[in-house]
Amino acid sequence: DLDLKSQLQELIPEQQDRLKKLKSEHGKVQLGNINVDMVLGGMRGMIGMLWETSLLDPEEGIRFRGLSIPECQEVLPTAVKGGEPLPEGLLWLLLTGKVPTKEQVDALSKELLVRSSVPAHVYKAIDALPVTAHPMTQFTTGVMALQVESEFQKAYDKGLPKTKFWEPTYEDVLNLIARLPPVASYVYRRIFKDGKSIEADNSLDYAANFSHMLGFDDPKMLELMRLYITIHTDHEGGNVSAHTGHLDSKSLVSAVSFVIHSSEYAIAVLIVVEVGSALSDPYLSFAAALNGLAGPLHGLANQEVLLWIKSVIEETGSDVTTDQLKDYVWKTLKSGKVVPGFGHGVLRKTDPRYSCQREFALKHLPEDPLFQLVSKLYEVVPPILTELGKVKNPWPNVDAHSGVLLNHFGLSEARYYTVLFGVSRSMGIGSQLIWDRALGLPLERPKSVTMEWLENYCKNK
Ligand code: CMX
Repeated sequence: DLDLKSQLQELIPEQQDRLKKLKSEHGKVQLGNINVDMVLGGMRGMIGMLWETSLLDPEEGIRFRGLSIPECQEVLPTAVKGGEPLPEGLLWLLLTGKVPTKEQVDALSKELLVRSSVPAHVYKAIDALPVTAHPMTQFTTGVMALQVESEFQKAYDKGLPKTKFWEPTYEDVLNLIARLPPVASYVYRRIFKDGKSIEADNSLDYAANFSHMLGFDDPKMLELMRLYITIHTDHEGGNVSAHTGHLDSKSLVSAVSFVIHSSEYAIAVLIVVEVGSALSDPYLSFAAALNGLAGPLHGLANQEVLLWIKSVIEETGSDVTTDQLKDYVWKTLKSGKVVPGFGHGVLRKTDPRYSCQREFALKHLPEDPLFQLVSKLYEVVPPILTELGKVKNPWPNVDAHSGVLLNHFGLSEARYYTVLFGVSRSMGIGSQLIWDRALGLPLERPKSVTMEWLENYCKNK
């Protein structure tokens, strides 16, 4: 069957039963102990939520529905023989847990294309911002403006029963994913290419079309974009963007108001929801997730890495020696900054998302000087971070590599990079959101305590 929604229709009752059984048979099984360090340390290592689409192993890295990145590269349908996976295939995998056929992926590409038209007010909302606003601010504004078309919100207002919540969520998620490339490329062209937009090419797949609308048609860049969108989709549930999307989707929103004014027009998108009465729809949840992604310790690190690499070259010239590089790393650390692209909250080895990008570079751009610099950093940075004695993971993460690949093909505007991450992340967060609704997962509400509470508790232990 080529229809993704009908596949889900079949799968959902099975998974609902599975969850019910898990609850009734094992609800009281202990999962570990919480200590004070965990409470003070950002809940590291505390198992605290259900996230079906992917699972992260500290040593091995991410698995999407049980498949590692090299396995996905092996089994997911591609546009080019032996090439990179099509992100539509990964979306299918995340949603259903099954590897799709090429026909199913092609059908999904077409479905996304049909859903991709963006209402004019979205562009006006973006235009109301100064062109100097950060690309992530412009992008998130576009997402918020898309929200006025939410099917979930309309259905909810009409009194849709809980058991059917997943259906308008599915519509919203697929519409959102479909509409992000035109919105994101509009932001890029507005800021960096004098606002000259490029029409979509309906013969292309999702990632290739996105690259085309940005203005990059080199077949290797299309392959890079397919890989890029595939690997940034999902990284289990506890990272800032995924968790924010998940949390918001289940939270009761008191009032969200969003007003933009410019000299020519005023656009007001007012979403006022009575306290305790509503679930945030996928657009609201995803916009919240994007705001988390825009932080420098998370998604913005890809921007920071390229800017940092360029600052190394500016200071030392393009023939950087190993010693100069070491000095620059130390200088960064001594000035109180982090070395962007290295370290991770969960991973304890080199990120496989880094490794597959390195493979891509070795295959397509081995001579690129910035790639060679990134390779040199792989040797220089980990021993220095280890020497600091406090860094739990000295190895590079996904963001250490992506910038130099994009830069190679002409997408050199680092400030834009986190938007690409955001487009991709819609697939992971959106897929889990559909399952949140299908499984009827409850509102998240962990317990917090004060220092006084902890002190008293520990005294009495
Ligand atoms: N450079 C300098 N110091 C680092 C470091 C790095 N790359 N990575 C960790 N540290 C420091 C931490 O700042 C912390 O110092 P303090 O105790 O003085 O506060 C100490 O080492 C221990 O941190 P940790 O437990 O190893 O790592 P955390 O879980 O606290 O943080 C992360 C993880 C990613 C925020 C951190 O490694 C970092 O800041 N890296 C650089 C930014 C980056 O690349 N972020 C992207 C991550 C991937 C993504 O989400 O996109």
